[in-house]
Amino acid sequence: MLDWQQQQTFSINGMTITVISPGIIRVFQDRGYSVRSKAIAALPWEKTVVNVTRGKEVTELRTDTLVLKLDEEGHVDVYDVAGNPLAVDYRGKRAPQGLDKVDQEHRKLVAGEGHSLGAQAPQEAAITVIKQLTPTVHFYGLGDKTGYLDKRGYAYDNWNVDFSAPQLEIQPNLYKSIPVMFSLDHGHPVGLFFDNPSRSHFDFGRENPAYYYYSADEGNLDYYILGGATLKEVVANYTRLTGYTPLPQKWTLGYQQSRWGYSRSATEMMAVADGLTKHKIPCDAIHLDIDYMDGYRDFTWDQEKYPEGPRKFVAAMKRKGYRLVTIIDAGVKKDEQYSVYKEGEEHHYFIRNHDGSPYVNTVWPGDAVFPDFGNPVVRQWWGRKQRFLTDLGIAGTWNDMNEPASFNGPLPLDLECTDEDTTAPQRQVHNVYGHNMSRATYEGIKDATGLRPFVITRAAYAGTQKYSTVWTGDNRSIWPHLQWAIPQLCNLGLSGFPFCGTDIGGFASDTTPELLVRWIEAALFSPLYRNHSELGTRHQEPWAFDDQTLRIYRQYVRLRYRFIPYLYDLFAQHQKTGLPVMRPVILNYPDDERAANLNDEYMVGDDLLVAPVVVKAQRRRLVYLPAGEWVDFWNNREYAGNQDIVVDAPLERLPLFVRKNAVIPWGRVTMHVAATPDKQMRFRVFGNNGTTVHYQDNGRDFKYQKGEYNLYQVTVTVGQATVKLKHHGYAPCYQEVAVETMMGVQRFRYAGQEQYVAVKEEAENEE
Ligand code: MIG
Repeated sequence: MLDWQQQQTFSINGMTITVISPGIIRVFQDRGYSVRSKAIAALPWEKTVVNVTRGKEVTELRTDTLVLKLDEEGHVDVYDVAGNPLAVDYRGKRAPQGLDKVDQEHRKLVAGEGHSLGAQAPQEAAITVIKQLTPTVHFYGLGDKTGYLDKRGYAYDNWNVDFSAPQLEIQPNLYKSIPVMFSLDHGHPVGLFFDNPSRSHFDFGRENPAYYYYSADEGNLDYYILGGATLKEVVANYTRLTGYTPLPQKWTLGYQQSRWGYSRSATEMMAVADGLTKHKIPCDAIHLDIDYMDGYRDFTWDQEKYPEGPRKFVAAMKRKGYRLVTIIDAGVKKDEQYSVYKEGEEHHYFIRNHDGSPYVNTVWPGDAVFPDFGNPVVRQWWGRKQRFLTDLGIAGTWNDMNEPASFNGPLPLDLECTDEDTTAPQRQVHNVYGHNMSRATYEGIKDATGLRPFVITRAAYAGTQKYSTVWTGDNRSIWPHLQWAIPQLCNLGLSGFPFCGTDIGGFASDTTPELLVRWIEAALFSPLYRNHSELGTRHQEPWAFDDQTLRIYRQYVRLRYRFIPYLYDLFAQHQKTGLPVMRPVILNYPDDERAANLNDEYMVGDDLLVAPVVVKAQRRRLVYLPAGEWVDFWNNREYAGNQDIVVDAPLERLPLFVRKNAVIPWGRVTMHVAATPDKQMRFRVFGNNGTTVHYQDNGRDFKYQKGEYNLYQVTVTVGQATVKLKHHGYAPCYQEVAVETMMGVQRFRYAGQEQYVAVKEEAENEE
């Protein structure tokens, strides 16, 4: 620790308080556990002026963003600089209210009938942080927990599980553990990030409306207080701490088609590709689920199902224009003839029983062992294994079953695992298993290809966004799961994961044409835009139903390609702002109570407001427009904000509004995201005065980090457009730019340096 960092570190009442920056303060108390953070790669230290006032009973620490009051009983009370309470310790003890106490005997009786009694955190946990709950506070974050946007009144567990029963709003835990929460009280925001991967619990007033609390089974007391003037600043501080999602390859924002079962033969895969081509559905990747493997062995390929071998198959798909993404499961088949098992066993790369033998459970391949991903050497080994896929030309790795899932009961809690340079029982590192697997995968692919890795993972911990995209796991083809897609993805976005998606159409159960259509509409701006379904369910390719379904589906996938440059701009901005792409309205309008628990609308960046129909048979809906002025995307009709409007939403209509005067880059509709640099770009202006900065690079590798990118400034003043290059680092800049205002199209030609000059208007021919 440097001198000045030392000066920002205070020892108070047995706790270490570290001021990382004005808006990030760490509260730490050693309880004898390892302190190697998985979430934080490097602390975002900033030289900070800290005013310390040591009073008789209370010590006060003050930065220009946060005020902490610490008393001798160990309370940590957090205020903003104006004196608004943000997170004040509750002075009483936990006292469950109205929750039924059930003895063991009755518990068994109820369980015998198949009912479970839900999450009951132990009354006495090793770590408890308990705060006063005011009637007006809202809670967000926690990743993709089920249920509604505002978590108030609910309780959740952080313990990664494979959960295949229908997810309900009362389900306390799913595949990911992202122990960050944001609270907002009358617009005053704060975040608390508990960097402890042990099993933990959040209760937002479910147990007692007087308090909310966090508790953990074990680990150190280790949390970060995140401050900021706005919810955006608080979220930005969280991302600064746990890391940004690196720019994805541009094609990953295209449509993707998947289904468990496609990969059981080369013929079936080809048929999917041909279906997409024939029905003119733009698509950038087709996914191969577990059936392509030889007996579910990772990094193998079934030669019988693919008689010409994987290399020719991948090449043939590439000629058709389709990239391939392959699934990799966490469980490695226990098979003495299988090289991955043999190598791993020889080098002790698998999680061990106490006698040192590899621990065996059952997953798809039968008996399986589990790579010890907490070991950096195992991560490197696993990373090198990615070359089997990248050498074949596979474009991405989809990591599944990495909670880890196991069919023969859960992994024993005390199995011996590696935690970097020490060991830890499984229970202490369980929640970072998927995180470490993703990290290994990311680093391996980056090494092998030099390209921006495309990794998808089901299990994750805080900070996994640095390595991987996530999806919300096994949802169902039911309307509630379409409804929850919005709050789930919005909360994931706030929790540091801008690149996320749901299985479009629903994974389990049979979809219906109406549900599928509403899902492809609602998910239009979901960064990961993938249709995926379960083996044995009704097919849900866009052409699996009637003409109308196909036509509407195609219309929206094509529209998606129009918005890819806008989405890509938001990913580029995320590198600096830490803000998500798809976001809850409350993030942009934190003072608007109407937005606080708005579950059926979302925003994309600051400019688009999406109000999908997520209710069966609904053909009109109420749309809440926040402050400002809004333009209906479909007919340019203008509305004042701060009001509810009723809009028609026949099956083919996604209610979509654009912030007045927004300037939106408007991409080309192509069957696949172009591999060659775009020579032209069009901007649509929803008003007559507006400006935007648009980002361009090669969409593939890391050269942008060395300045190989372009920034275009497009400005419209009283209907007159100007275009210039603000930064020119990527040689092939656009040769032609068109700016379309509501009054007409103005065209520009690149004139060298940073200049674009207007060319005479001609009759408009949209490509
Ligand atoms: O338990 O590989 O969530 O997307 O299709 C099933 C088969 C295992 C679970 C994943 C799902 C995938 C499926 N997998």
